[in-house]
Amino acid sequence: MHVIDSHTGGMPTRVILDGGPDLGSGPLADQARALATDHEGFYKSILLEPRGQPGMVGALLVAPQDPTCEVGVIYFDADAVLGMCGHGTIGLGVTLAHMGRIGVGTHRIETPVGVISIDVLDANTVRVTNVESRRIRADVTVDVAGYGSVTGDLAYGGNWFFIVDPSPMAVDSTNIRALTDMTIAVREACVAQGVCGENGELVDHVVFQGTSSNADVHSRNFVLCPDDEYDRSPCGTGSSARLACLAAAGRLAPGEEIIQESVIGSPYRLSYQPGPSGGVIPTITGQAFVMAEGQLIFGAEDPFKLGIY
Ligand code: PYC
Repeated sequence: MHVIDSHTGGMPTRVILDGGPDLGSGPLADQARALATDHEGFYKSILLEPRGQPGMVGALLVAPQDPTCEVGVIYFDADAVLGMCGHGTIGLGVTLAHMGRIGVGTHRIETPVGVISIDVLDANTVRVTNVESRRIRADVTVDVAGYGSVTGDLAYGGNWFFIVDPSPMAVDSTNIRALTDMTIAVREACVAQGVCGENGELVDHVVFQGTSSNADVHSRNFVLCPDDEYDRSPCGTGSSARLACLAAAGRLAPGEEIIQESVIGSPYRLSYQPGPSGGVIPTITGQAFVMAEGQLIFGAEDPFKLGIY
């Protein structure tokens, strides 16, 4: 299985170029469901230790069903198949450019939640134009075991987010353990208390919004992912959901650009245009770097060939 690893602002992506399971030839949403339900062992084995690393997201390349797209992709982390992944898309763009499969310019990519586009600006810089993102509910209060009441917005950015602004604790790398513990508790409270999307979609990510000491930076975030790891990047889909909340609250005008950084300080440039269905069309610009290329080997005698559970 041929893979290329990159990182986007410190957040790793493993692009799987061949050797994936047969997911059929239906819509990508159906193929993503098949990956989640029928091939859990496969996708976890790509990312779990010892073959993978904490936080890593996989990007399985599939044939696009939409003929206007150059590539189809299904993203997953070590715990769940994702609707979309912003840092993974920046990593994918840089990886495809590194391989010579695409060049500087605009390219359409099909994902399970819809068609997105990327602008490859140079060998390491990609601008993603995401699917329409929206705030679903504002100021939702959940009762969080061990922490008390926490209020946030429920928003969609290609995945489902509960966004707490301002963060109840400093969004600082020295606080990563405490931030992880509290955001896991918030996610559990959302699920237990029925805070979910219009069709019952579970909150899969929790965001705490903080401030930066850098005056040029609008905000700094901590993002909990489904695998209980934090996003080392500012999370492309989380930033999209955040833009939808800022727009709905009248706190950011269309076209106005802000810089948001992650809890470890890696930046994205963010802006939006109004979407056709009342949400926003986000653009996210970030940098990725290719780190490694190789073949994954699943030895028959390897007791940990499926990863450490
Ligand atoms: O960048 O959208 C993102 C993302 C989702 C999960 C990890 N990163």
